[in-house]
Amino acid sequence: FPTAVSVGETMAVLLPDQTGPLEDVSSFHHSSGGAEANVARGMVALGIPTAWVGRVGDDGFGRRAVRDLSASGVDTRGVSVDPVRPTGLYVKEVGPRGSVLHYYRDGSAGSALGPELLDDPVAGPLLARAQLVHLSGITAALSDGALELVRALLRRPRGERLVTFDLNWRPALWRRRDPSVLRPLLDAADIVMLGTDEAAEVLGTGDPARLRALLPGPATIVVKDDAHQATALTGGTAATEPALNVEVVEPVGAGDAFAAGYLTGTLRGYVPRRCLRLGHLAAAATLVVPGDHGPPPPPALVDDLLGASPRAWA
Ligand code: KDG
Repeated sequence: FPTAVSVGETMAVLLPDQTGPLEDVSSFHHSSGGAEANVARGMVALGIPTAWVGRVGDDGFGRRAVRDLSASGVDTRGVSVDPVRPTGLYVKEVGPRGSVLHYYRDGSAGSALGPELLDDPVAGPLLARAQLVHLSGITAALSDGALELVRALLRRPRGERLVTFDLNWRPALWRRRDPSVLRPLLDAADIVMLGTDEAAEVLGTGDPARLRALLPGPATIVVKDDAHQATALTGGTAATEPALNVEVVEPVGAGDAFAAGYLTGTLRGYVPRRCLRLGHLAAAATLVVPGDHGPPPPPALVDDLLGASPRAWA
């Protein structure tokens, strides 16, 4: 059984071969993405046996996404194929002020996820036996059923298994839904990851101390201050680690890579500062490529880089 399971929607990604408005783009590169699937890939790349559980359509985009995940070593046994609904798609538009994601996912196979997944003969046991289940706010926005699934996965005796939750605020997905459902979801998780800007939009503050007061439930809250630093609040202590200063090619996916690094460190029993550093290293590898996931640094190099920090880790 895999150590970790990440649950959510994977999508086909169309990456334009040039920057600028979509109407001027003549060719696209086809790949696959989806935040939770990206986290699964990132964790596998760092050595953690991980499954991705979700639904795809019975179509080429779905087959390609599952094939990409399997080829990266992600356990895809728990993926279900929806006979009717299509695999979701997103198109990236890269402009002077950054990337915009255009979603084509209304009524997608991924949005048909629901709490019955827990009784699925393959996905159910994967979820029940995982040490860590990773979720994100994106899934909560997909449909009523997907929100119920997230709630069901968060409803467990504390300490039974780690449930981790990345806020992943995507305003475009919440236009017809009420984002106030997010706060209790965050509060029910064991490890929460969020950025200061998205936290300010959803919870009214990006300040780590105020977030801690707003979310007393999670054992750990990781607050990412954009490209500057990340802080892990665990119990009454805070550890902060600066981000790595790289030449950013395209930022989408870096948050997922960070999550993969942080969670890998957690499963390995690293102290919070070292978990943060592994998150930053993984994020840096994704920041320097145009797609959702960068080639992971080889494990031996990761160990050397983690050890290369001038800070003394306990
Ligand atoms: O974090 C990367 C994701 O934003 C991208 O893969 C698309 O899952 C996606 C989403 O919902 O934005």
